[in-house]
Amino acid sequence: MTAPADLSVASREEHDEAAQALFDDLIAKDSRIEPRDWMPEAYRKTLIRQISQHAHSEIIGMQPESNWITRAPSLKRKAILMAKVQDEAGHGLYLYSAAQTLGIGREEMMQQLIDGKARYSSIFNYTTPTWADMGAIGWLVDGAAICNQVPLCRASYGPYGRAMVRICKEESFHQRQGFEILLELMQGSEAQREMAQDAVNRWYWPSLMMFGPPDDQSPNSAQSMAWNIKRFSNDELRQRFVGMLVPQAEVLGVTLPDPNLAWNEERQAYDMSEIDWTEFNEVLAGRGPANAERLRRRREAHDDGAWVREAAAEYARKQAEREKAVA
Ligand code: BYC
Repeated sequence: MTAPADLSVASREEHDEAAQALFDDLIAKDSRIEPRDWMPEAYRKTLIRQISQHAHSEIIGMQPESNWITRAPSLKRKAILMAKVQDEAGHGLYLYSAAQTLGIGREEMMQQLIDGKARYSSIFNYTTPTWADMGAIGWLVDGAAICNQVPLCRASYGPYGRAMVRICKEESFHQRQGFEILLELMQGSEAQREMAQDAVNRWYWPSLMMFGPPDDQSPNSAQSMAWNIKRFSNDELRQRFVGMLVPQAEVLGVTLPDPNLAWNEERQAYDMSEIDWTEFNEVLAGRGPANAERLRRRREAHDDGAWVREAAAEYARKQAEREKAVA
């Protein structure tokens, strides 16, 4: 319901009011908003913010694991890891496409990332010194991603929700492959068990930070939930995630590094220690262990790919010329 360009100011206001009422009704009915539908500017901006950040996370998220492709301990592990990293690239592409339906160009989003002006998930600013980190990333990082993203399959914006369905299916495979790496290590030698536990110790807290700041410090949550973009608050999802991890940690035989983790019968939820939000804020401010390296590598990859973009643009120009000549 886009207003025709030649409407007077009064008619345009009337049109916008009717369009807003239709939008509110669709949200109230838990229906979907599609790209051609009228939407409030703030809704569009919120979606562009979240979807582009999510896309950037997928693309930057390829780095910590691709670091291990050449050093994977067997051909089978190498093939699985390559497939997983390729999946992340695919997720980035679905998400950039979903964001493009909201009127932002891919080049603009990419430039924001390269200029260091865009956010991406804090989790990818940690290093991966051992093979067990591949297990911990799959189990904890992809596990947290599933927890956060399954509800996003019902996000009110159609292209985002639909992209999430496919992404979640793939994340589910990623989580299992991580769990299986850790399980194998935990059934191995003392040194392998220590390596697995060390990786879990390093990734546990950052994976809890993935859900974002506590609810009382989350400026975007209330509006995003009112618009049916987010379905649960940051703390609700974090709590759900911990509840999921505890029985899985028992199967693995690893210890979750929180001495205060205990079931609270009254709350029907786990009590846990306070998260170190100073660390989270430092990472968000660009001062995490690998922020500089992640951006350096992304810029380098972008420069290395310049010839591909130029060749594609030239091919498109020639095609258009040919089509014009035929017409
Ligand atoms: N890292 O008001 P809040 C993956 C920012 S990909 C960095 O609660 P919101 C995977 C937040 O953006 C994982 N920044 O925000 C890929 C906001 O800043 P701005 C990515 C964070 O949007 C490869 C400010 O803090 N997943 O799983 O309501 C391999 C205040 O926060 C973080 C997604 O992107 C963070 N952790 O809620 C393996 C999922 N947390 O924008 C795995 C989609 C918060 O106002 N995104 N901030 O400057 C979401 O669900 C939501 O955007 C969030 C944050 C829950 C992340």
